[in-house]
Amino acid sequence: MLQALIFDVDGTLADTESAHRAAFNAAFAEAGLDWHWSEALYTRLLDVAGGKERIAHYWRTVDPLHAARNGETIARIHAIKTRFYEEQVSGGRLPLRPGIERLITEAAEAGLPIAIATTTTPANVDALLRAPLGRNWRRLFAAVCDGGTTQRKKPAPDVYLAALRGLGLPAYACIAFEDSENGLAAASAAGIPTIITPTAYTALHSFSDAMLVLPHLGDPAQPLAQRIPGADHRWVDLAALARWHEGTLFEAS
Ligand code: XBP
Ligand code: MG
Repeated sequence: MLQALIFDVDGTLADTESAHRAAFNAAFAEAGLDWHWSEALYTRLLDVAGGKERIAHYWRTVDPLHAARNGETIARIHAIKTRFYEEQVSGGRLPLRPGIERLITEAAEAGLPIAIATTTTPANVDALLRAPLGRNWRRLFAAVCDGGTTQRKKPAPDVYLAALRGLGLPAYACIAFEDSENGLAAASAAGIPTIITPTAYTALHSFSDAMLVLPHLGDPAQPLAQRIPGADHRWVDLAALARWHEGTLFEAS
């Protein structure tokens, strides 16, 4: 029986990576670096989870000689980037993706626990969710596991294993929601059936291990273009999730 939902943040709760990319570029300019991450370059750099890790990876490719001893500089650039990102998304300027707010409400009304498992910086989650879900948004989640929770980032399963510990549930009792190949790899490695809603940045990723891949989760006001087998509506609700989850358990047994 389905006992909890676990949500990724960037790309899943909201389509945030354009805001992240703009924040990185603004931070590079403020730090006096002549770096600029285009959409095409950033799409490739997203293979590296974690903003600091992404900067370090890029620096090693463009300036291997000086990149080695710049942990402090990277942390300083990333702190500037986080400030720019918070400015961009706070106050509800970046909407949640279709179906997210509705599913969070449905889960709360049904007493179904939900959790967050993200690679991103804790401050980013608060900046994104404070307006749409209220300043006490953390109370809606049985566990919030973020970039500060575990050392290893996705595709390692660590942050999902932390969420399962926070929920006190086995992996097979949950469904994870992700947008990327790294995220699917992390949730799958933790043993969690996963539904994927890609964004433009992850549209070309491979999702062969996913339970289901959908353009988004849909809403009555923004239904999916196609009917989904097993769903009563053209949007994903708890009844459909429970049916699909039973189907997965049947395959697994
Ligand atoms: C996506 C990430 C994050 C963001 C940038 O996280 O990999 O690194 O791209 O945020 P998610 P930071 O697991 O939510 O998809 O700069 O704070 O890392
Ligand atoms: Mg993501």
